[in-house]
Amino acid sequence: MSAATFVSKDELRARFCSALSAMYRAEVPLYGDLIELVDDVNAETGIKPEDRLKVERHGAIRLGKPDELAMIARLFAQMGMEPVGYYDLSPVGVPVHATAFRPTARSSLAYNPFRVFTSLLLPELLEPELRAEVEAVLANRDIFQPEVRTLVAKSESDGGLVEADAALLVEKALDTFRWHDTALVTRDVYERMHEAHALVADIAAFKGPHINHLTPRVLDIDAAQEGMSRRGITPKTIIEGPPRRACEILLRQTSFQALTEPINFPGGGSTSGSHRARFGEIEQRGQALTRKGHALYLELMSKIPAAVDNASHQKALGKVFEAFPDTWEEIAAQALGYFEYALVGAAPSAPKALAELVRDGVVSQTPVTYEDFLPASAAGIFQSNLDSPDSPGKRSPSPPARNATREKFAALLPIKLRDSFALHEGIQESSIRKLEEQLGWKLP
Ligand code: OOG
Ligand code: NI
Repeated sequence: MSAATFVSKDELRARFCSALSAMYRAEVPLYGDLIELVDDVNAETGIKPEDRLKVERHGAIRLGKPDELAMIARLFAQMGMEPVGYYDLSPVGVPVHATAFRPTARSSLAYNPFRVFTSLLLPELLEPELRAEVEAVLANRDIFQPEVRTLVAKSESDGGLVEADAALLVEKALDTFRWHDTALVTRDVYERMHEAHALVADIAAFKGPHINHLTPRVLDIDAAQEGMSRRGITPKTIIEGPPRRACEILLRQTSFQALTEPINFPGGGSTSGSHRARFGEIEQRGQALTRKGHALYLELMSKIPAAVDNASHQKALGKVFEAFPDTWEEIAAQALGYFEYALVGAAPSAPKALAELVRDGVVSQTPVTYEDFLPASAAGIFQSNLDSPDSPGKRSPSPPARNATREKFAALLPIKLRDSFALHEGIQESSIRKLEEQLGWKLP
């Protein structure tokens, strides 16, 4: 079979993303309302929308056991997505650790940027009795259709899939992400899981890891946050991440609160109940920061008091972030963010500093977009969708101890876990190498 007859991995990802989006809109009509709002906000900004603006940027699933993570990694690899970054949510009371499967090549991100924030339950944080129960339920479930395993193996050995197989893989893989309104466990077991942590019930009480949100890109997240309430969509209290700035950095996110949905339980007794898991989110991305820039970001975030409402939270952020330079020139001078450089004018024959070339208009300097996630923001998104809506003050109890590590997580993956800084830095580095080639001399 020649590669030319295979559907490309990028195309497979694009088709999967589009199928998932259609399924989720049908399952969660409020998500369709959010998309309409995003379209309106994006149109109002007057910024010329790129072709790919309408494509969802990310989704999220929560897995129960290492086998599921290994298989999902193999499935996503066939769609051109690799695990990037490690997020340990356990220190903030969310009993999971996570990675994001995403395209890494520039051309692949441009073709279709879809990524999946994928968490894995940390059963070692549960009481021994419940842990045994949870693990027994998980051991007995298979979240993949048999065709998914066959087609992934085929794609791995042949190097791709032909049209008919690709279509079948998209169809069968979609099933893993579907909502199940009947729990896998009795009400009694569900309640015990839920009592330990709402996330435990969400992960272990169902047949599969329903997609819990999808996230389009919005060009003005502040306008979208306000727009939600006006359209009867209940937003989470605050926009996560850095404040609005002239030079946007990292990632800002907000979501609508997870819906309370009816579910059924198998077995006798009272068989109907409700479950909160599914929501809709929006994101706005800015520049990827260097380790130094990221450390400054974390330091400033640590000075922000617990948020009461979004307006005062954004005000507090704005004040504290006055300490983070807000011109590209200064961000570059202090090496806080990554940039991509390109020769756009006549190259001088004698070596000159990069900053000078940029100032002279000989070289363009474009911020590299941050393609990953933020642990504290992710925790905020998790938490806002786990508390029961009628008792917003009630937080799920914190797990007793830390047990998660990047190494343990990476060892469960059949594919190398990649580093977010290294990937963003690589874009800057390769642009500089190319620039030096064109200049014919090394930058001093
Ligand atoms: C994942 C929450 C994290 C994000 O955008 O930071 C996330 C989840 O709720 O399963 O998606
Ligand atoms: Ni998300």
